[in-house]
Amino acid sequence: KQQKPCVLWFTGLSGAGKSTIANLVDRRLCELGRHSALLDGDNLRHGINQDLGFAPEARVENIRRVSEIAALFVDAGLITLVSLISPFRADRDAARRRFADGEFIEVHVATPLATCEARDPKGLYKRARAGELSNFTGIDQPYEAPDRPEIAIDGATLSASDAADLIVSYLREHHYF
Ligand code: GGZ
Repeated sequence: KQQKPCVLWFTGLSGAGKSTIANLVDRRLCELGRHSALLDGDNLRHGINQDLGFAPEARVENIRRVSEIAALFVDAGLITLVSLISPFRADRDAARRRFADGEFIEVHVATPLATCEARDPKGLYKRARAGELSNFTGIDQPYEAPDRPEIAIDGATLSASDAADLIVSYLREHHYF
């Protein structure tokens, strides 16, 4: 077989670089002739998940739905990239249990809050600090970092391109393709 389907589950703060890195990995896999698909939390929240907010219960449902969609993609044979803040350990562990051993690869994009807040590409941190947004991860809702992610990316020092290389190397070394 040309590839072993799996989920690359990117978790980290808003502005950590999850989607940027996931997009690069998606593109590299395509260039290598592999079949992948990207599920991005922010995009899904405009469509299938537009009924969901950011309270903890809504995040639980968001992550549940996305893991079910990811499972369909894995069944279809794709290397599936998921980019979701997924701040709660219990929710990520529930997503992991949805998959077979070795199918779920947790990628922690570990960028310090101060760095994310300084980037603030959409001005969301500024609004959260001003009290205009509530339940904002890292500000008035916690982010529970993974204890043992399969891959940890230092998002403050590693470029997105180097991070993507590292992830593609992981997939190759672990015989996903
Ligand atoms: C966190 C928020 C919030 C609050 C809006 N908290 O970085 P972005 O802007 O482009 O992507 C973030 C996205 C988070 O959605 P997820 O589906 O990834 O979250 S979770 O997995 O926790 O369900 C962010 C934006 O939505 N955003 N309000 N209050 N992020």
